[in-house]
Amino acid sequence: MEIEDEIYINGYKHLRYQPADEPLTEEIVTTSQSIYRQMSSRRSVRDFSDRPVSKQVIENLLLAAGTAPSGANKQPWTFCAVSSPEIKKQIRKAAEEEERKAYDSKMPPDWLKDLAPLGTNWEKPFLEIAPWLIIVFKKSYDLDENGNKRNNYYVQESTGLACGFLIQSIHRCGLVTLTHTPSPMNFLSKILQRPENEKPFLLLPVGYPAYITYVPDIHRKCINQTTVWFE
Ligand code: IYR
Repeated sequence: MEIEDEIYINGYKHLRYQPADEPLTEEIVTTSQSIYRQMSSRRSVRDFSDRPVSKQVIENLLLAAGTAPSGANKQPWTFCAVSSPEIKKQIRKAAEEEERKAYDSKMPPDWLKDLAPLGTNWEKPFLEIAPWLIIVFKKSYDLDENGNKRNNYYVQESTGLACGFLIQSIHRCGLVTLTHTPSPMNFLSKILQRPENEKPFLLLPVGYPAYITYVPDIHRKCINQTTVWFE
């Protein structure tokens, strides 16, 4: 039987999916172990070096992020990559204003208690020191060529997946990041002049870690706290 390289389903072209190399069963065990080992060394780092990172690297990381699956392949995200010191300064100033209010009066005591082991506070020097800030916007709809609204689907999930891909890509190339979520973060739309259909989702500073920095001694749950098996 001849295997077609492409077929049509409901009139739409489908290409044959062929994985690069069929892995051996034993290989998958060792590969999955090394992926886990590599991924588990990722930490959110809050102190950055000001050592530059090239635009080419950031572009590759964003290309990698954009390979995430998304609802109906709408790719409902915009990545704003900022290295301009003036814009970083504006972002830091506005974020710290919001964070100061949040830490001083908005976050309830339980929340502050949960954050205590992380050692965070309203000050966010990394917003100026890290060579790049990537601000991820989610798009609840797109505009077609006639200016009509076209809905996107699972926007939260899709954008979250793209951020996960981005975080892993940053880690895999030896750089660090953290997920910064100033609240509210409308100021990012203003500073970056984003259109009405884009809402800020996550801010990720990207760069090398500071030469000396510390991360909290916190641990990931073990597998039986997170997984239920049905065999
Ligand atoms: N957005 C604040 C507070 C904060 C909230 C959570 I949940 C964290 O895991 C860490 C921080 C900040 O960025 O400091």
